[in-house]
Amino acid sequence: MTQRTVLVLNGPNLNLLGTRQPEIYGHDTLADIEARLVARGAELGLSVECRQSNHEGVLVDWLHDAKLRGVGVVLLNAGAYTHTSIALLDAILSTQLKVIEVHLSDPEKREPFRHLSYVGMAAVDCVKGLGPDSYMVALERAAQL
Ligand code: CA2
Repeated sequence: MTQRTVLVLNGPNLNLLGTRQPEIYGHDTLADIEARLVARGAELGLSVECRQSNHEGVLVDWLHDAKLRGVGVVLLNAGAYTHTSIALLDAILSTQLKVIEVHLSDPEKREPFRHLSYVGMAAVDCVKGLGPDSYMVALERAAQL
């Protein structure tokens, strides 16, 4: 795949979207969000590929693989790894991928331990606090990169 591919990576627990804490994360499932991204991507001429893992190293491997395949932009909601993972920061820095950080909630308006973002230290952009629409806005921005 090529520069016109957008890879959407979701990290730990985001497979549970739509089942708990809707007041924070909304009612949509991850499958709902992914379907909308794929459909909007088609309208924008982008091939949208979506993956989710609860495992830090798997997310690192997918970033490496994205670089090898020439993926243009990655939308990354690393979940709690956002705030802990130097490995993900290093993966973004070492691949030089264009990564847009995405969050359903606004971590900076939540507990202090969510205020630090390692992903944000290497991402080219960040969309947060819009619920599932955060992903849609990020996709629109990806199309402009
Ligand atoms: O707001 C976001 O998108 C977060 O990345 C979500 C993470 C959280 O650790 C980040 O600080 C902000 C947590 C994802 C948990 O997903 C759930 C899904 C369903 C029910 C409960 C949690």
